[in-house]
Amino acid sequence: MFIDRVRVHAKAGDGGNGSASFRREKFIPKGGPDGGDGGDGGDVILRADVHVDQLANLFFEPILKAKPGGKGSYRQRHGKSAPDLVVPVPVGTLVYRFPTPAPFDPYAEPADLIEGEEHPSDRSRAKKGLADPMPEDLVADLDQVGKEFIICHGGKGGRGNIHFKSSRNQAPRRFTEGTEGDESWFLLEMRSIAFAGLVGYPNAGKSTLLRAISRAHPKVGSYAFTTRNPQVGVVDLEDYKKTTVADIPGLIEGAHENRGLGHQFLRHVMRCSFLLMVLDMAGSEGRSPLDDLKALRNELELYNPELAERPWCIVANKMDMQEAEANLKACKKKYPGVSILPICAELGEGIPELKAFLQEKVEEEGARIAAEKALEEATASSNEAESANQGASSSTPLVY
Ligand SMILES: Nc1nc2c(ncn2[C@@H]2O[C@H](COP(=O)(O)OP(=O)(O)OP(=O)(O)O)[C@@H](O)[C@H]2O)c(=O)[nH]1
Ligand SMILES: [Mg+2]
Repeated sequence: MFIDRVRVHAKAGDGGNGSASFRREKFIPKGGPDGGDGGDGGDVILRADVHVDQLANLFFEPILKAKPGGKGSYRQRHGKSAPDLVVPVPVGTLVYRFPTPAPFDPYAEPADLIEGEEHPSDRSRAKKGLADPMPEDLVADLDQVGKEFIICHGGKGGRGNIHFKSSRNQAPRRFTEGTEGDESWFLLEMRSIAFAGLVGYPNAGKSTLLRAISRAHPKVGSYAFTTRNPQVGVVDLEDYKKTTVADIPGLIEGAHENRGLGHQFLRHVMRCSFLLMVLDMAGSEGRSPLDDLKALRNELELYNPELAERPWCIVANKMDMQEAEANLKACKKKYPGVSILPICAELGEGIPELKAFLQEKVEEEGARIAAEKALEEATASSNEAESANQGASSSTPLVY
């Protein structure tokens, strides 16, 4: 079972209470207070880990609970601070915090959720998994390996009675309790991170293409919806460079109404800088590739207009078949400004050209990012210089 969206409940450890105790030793009457402090509770931390590729472990164990801190004790002994609970999640996980208190029961059957209608996402959850979270609830984006985010902070330990000793009260019984650890509901959503995304109808040959260009081995079948989970492959380019390409389940017209597998998988190409629209140029299933492309572009637009504006190209697959040539011509005529790459994924024809094209795009993107960074740094340093200048000008009268 592939899980890319889960709801979890996290509870950090409570702080341990301080202790109220008194020194008792032979020949030392009235030894005074000696109660130690409580230990801190553990935090709940999410960490982006390359070895985790989906959220299934959290689906089966959706409660993340860190241990509480130990209590303080006599002879000024402090309670033990609890270890943090570190939960590995896939790189590219988005963390949303539900407004508290969460008005739903995570263990309720989908049917119960429909009846209850306690949360706006419940109906669609019952239908196709959890609904889209609210963008304003986003609290973290674990998009880099090793990145961590503390979703719940542990409580602080209380203070023992030794801290409350004073000249007027030499035997205080007062101590403080540890504070409670944070507790909250979160929705975790995984989005694959790849440079390019393969978007196309079922059976267009997306998985065959990913096999041809990378060492990934997605399943290939002559039936629709062979691919049911997104998969990312690493593509070796010239000069020992690499890039990544994501294969996602096929999309059909009406996917936004949940036809086929729906279009929820499109979120996995949201982070792709480039889209490869894979078409069955031979129309081997009796469809027209041009109509397919129009429907696909429309679905992208409906899913997220931002996605429809991403740079894209057409990968004309199945060029080994007879009807493909005529369709390719028509396609070139209809989309004169779009790059069209004719390939035969099965036989590996046109693959070197496709890789060269990808390399070009990767380099363009690299140059774009570098230029953006340089511009940012330049504006930051000019701002700094400006504020320094301002400082200098304001201090000038003082100097003279
Ligand atoms: N003739 C021909 N057949 C191909 C070519 N590429 C793929 N196929 C066939 O098309 C069928 C579908 O291929 P897949 O790679 O599974 O297609 P997909 O787009 O990943 O399909 P879904 O996972 O269902 O969305 C398979 O039977 C492949 O053998 C090609 O270049 N030429
Ligand atoms: Mg496939």
